[in-house]
Amino acid sequence: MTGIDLKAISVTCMLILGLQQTVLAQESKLKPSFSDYLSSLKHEAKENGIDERTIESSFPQIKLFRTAQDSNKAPVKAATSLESFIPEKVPESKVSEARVLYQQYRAELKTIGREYDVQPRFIFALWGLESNFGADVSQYPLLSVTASRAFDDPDCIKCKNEFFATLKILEQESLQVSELLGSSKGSLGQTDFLPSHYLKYAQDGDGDGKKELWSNPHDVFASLAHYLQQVGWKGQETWGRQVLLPDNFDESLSSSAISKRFSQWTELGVTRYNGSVLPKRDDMLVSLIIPDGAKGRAYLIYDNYRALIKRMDSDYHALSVAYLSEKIKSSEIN
Ligand SMILES: [Ca+2]
Repeated sequence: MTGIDLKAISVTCMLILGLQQTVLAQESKLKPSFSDYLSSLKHEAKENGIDERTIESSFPQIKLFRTAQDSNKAPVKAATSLESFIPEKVPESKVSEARVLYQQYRAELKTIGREYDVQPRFIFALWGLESNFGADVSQYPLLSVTASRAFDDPDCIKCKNEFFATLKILEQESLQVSELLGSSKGSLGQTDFLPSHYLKYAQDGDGDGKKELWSNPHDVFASLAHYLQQVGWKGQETWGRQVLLPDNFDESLSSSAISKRFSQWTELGVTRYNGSVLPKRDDMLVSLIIPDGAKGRAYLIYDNYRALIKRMDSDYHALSVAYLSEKIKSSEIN
């Protein structure tokens, strides 16, 4: 390499470094410090109806929180198909544990199930997937997490509202800042509710005046049941069923936006998973989904599945809850 080449490279590097420094300087000018940001949040908290005493006692305890991955929230994208995801998410050991614990909580689940019109096995399966039956509850300082998430994304109005919701929980439940713990994603307790969902759906299941979603299974069951009830759960229906498709099935019919009666799916060659004819009832409109394409598993989904997916965000997670609920149901029958 010649001396001229080296000089040209050196000049280019200096230009790039100079540009980076300029950009960084502009960014630091635009973005306030965390403590300045908290000062502005204080004013907004007051405008959002948070009590002055809550603000003055909690704000000094808020620290900038850097995100860490929660071990119990494996990303869906790591899985290649439902064939591998479901056994990984709900292994036989989890099914066995679920069956033992379900018997332990059966009486409470039945009472709560009747109250909210949600079958107990779905409340229980949701608990199993959200927090591994209460064993996996993250312990990050929730007020710092939600404040930091709002700081990191100033355009995220929802993030800021979750911070205000966290302050409201603190106030409403008379908690200390150190007691209000959650995940690095800003959700909390064995229900994995966002703070705004806590305010909307949390219930006092055992009637002791507190909604302890971190430690009290009765409160957790009632809150999950209340959530499902509020998003449209139908206590007399199930979630859906796995089905078989005929060869050359028209994949364009697989969409949660397309609903047909069982008789119409039967005419298209769809059968129960065991090959027998679909239910005869014609009072329901159901959709067909094939999350892994026509060669993968196929499901007819009912309205309760639509309620479930609002909570679980992905077919993989919703189908894992459905799978565990089926395993609990089969143990109830046996
Ligand atoms: Ca309670």
